[in-house]
Amino acid sequence: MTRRLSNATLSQFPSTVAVPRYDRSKVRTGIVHLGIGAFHRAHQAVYTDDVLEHDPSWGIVAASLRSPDTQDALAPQDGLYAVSVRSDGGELLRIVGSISRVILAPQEPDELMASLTDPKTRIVTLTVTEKGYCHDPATGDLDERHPDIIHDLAHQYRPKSAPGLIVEALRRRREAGIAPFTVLTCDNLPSNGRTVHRILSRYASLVDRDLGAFVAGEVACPSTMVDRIVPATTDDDRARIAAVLGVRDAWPVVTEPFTQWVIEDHFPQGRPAWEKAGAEFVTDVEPFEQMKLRLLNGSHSTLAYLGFLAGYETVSSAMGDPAFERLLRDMMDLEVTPTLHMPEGADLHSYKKALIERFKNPALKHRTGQIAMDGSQKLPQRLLGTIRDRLQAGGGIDRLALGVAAWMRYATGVDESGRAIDVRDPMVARLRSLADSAAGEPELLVHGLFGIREIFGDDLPANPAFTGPVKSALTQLFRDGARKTVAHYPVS
Ligand code: CS2
Repeated sequence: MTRRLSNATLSQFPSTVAVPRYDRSKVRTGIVHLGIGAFHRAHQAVYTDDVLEHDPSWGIVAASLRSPDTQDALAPQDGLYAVSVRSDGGELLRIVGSISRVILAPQEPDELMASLTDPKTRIVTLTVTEKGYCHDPATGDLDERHPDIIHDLAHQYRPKSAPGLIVEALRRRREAGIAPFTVLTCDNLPSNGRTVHRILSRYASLVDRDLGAFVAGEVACPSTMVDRIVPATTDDDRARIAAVLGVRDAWPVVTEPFTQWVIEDHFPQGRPAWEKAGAEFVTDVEPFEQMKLRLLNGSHSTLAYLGFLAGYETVSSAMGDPAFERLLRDMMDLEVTPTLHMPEGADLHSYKKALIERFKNPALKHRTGQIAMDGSQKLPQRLLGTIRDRLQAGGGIDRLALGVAAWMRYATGVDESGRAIDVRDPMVARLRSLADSAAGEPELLVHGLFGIREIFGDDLPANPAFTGPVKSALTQLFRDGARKTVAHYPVS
């Protein structure tokens, strides 16, 4: 099939395929998005697609900060792509039209800067993943020794990092008398708005003290909780979707029926009426954010490392093992829930029940190896914050410690059959060298990894109530393997 999805093919789809109900030629850009991955296209771009018929001034120009793939795929498609919502009950397809253009930042820096400094751009959204903020995951502060930050401070007008791009655009807007845009991070960081505000303010102050004060005082960075499971698209997905559409879509996204977006309502330059598409606007996002990071992402990472080691390729196959399901339920109920402080009316019981069902969705092939990526950036907010709160309250952490130990076992780069693991992590070289010096000795490995203070801070490695359970879980993983460990966990 050679015909490609594009504006010209929009009127030809079967009635079961939803298409934009607004006139795309009338849409203007109000949002610039940095980091156009599958998650953005299955989440914020869909909410925005839903509101464009009420207000066409919120179209999206999206930028890839590194890879040309998305631009290559979407440019010939006029920015259009299919979202496939999959569950046991089948598949629902819709075509999303909210992205009008994709910019490849390294090759089109002037185009990107022009979009960022356009007075009509009132919001800059981001999904650049945890590592894209160039920060220290343990403290949430800007990592001033990060190579991209060093580069950007030396080439202030040609930045490549997300903080560098945003601050340079804010500087130019300020100089031209254009109000700053609102920065809306949609990544899984703790207190994400506040964290980004701190990172941007610090970076700006290194450029110029005055600019630092301006960013700190004038730039709004509302916090958000974003949630939708979006596995990487496969060739099978592409073939199946093309067969229904009757045209080829090189870049569809596949996701689950569930979607949630909770946003702090602080947009000095206005915002789309995303509530019309189901987003929830609240004054304090943090309880929701913590609930999601600790219950969903904490379980996800635990499941990813243990599942991968046990030979389960996908989340749903790991969840098919009753011992894994029990471990997760107990972790959520006994060790995570007591650390959460939800507002009145929030129903944690239903949330957790739904989570288990979402993880079991057999139609989603969510690879454990995909979630395992970038563990050094994810562990602090997914497991270690929960552990700190538990220790402070004198509670047990056996299952959370098993999650941490599973990451350590995975980070050695060798699986249980002696095969190499493709560990993808910005700290991979350091992890590998610590694993090499430990030579399979759990005690040495734990000791070496605890020395990474960007992950563990100074407090946890000094606390035997933390180090003890992690050491014993890791010893068990090395001795018995993941499947057996989970089946009999915790031993006492
Ligand atoms: C996952 C998340 O890849 C990962 O680390 O835990 O992407 C997860 O699927 C989303 O946060 C769900 O909202």
